[in-house]
Amino acid sequence: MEHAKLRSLAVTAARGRLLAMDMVYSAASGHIGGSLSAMDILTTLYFDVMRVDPARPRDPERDRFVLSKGHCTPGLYSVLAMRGFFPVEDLAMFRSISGHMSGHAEMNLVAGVDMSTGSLGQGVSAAVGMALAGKADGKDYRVYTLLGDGEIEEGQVWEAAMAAAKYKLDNLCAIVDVNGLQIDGATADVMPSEPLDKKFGAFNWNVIHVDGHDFQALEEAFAAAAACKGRPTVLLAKTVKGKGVSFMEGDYGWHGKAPNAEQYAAARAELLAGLAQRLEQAGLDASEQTVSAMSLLDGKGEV
Ligand SMILES: Cc1ncc(C[n+]2csc(CCOP(=O)(O)OP(=O)(O)O)c2C)c(N)n1
Ligand SMILES: [Mg+2]
Repeated sequence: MEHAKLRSLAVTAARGRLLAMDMVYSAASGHIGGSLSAMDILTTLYFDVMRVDPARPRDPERDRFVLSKGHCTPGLYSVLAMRGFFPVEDLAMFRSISGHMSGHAEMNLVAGVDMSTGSLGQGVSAAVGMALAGKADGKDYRVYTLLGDGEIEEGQVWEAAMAAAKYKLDNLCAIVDVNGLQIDGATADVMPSEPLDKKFGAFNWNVIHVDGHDFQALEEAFAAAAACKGRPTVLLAKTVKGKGVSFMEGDYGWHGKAPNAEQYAAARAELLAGLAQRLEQAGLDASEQTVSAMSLLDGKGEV
């Protein structure tokens, strides 16, 4: 990957983390941990890998994305807004009763969302259907779906995995956000799912291990998935839940909880510093004014 592209993805993901935090704080609810762990994956998909046009969100030729772990809308909506599907300011309506930025992914309300999700285990089945339809229609679009490592404890995921292999859906790429945590503890304690590579391998999938916070490695893994013929691919992306905010990292307590004012201030300071550093590395203006203008809320938590 070119140096400039790498730097630009890093800036985008850093801003996405800040926006996701602002959304959850302003709504006083939402799923921050899994949004932060998935941010680099979502950024790579929408800014590097997927064939999408924000001006034509329903283009039949577009690549599709299904957020099977549908609770991580602070992550997905931030990336869709930055990509230009709707104004960044709309994110301030997250989870508001009068707004359209629903807490779980909603295809009828939010531009760029390809499938409504939230009931874990179901999105991947929809993605299998989309990939099968693409084959039947002779289209060359690809279908991506992001699952959580807690989500794959749902039996329906494995029915979908079986069907994808049967129909040789090489136009389907699943990504598992392997952050090791789900809603109330470590996946290893709640319902151990490892070894994931052997499980997906036994279901006749092409399996790729990747660092879910390494843009270069992610780009290469997505390219390898596209090059694999005759079977679907799964990327087992190793991530850190809460990535980017030190006191949230690796703590399942931040799965679906909003920070209080003090915690928000600390998180915001870390995320602003991270964004400034990445802007600087990209040779861009990293002044305090520019950096805070890239967030949704001001220092007092107001829009
Ligand atoms: C069918 C179903 N059961 C339970 C839930 C409640 N729930 C929401 S998120 C979650 C944990 C998901 O963990 P994981 O898939 O690892 O997500 P991540 O760590 O990426 O946030 C649970 C149990 C749900 N949304 N759907
Ligand atoms: Mg998880």
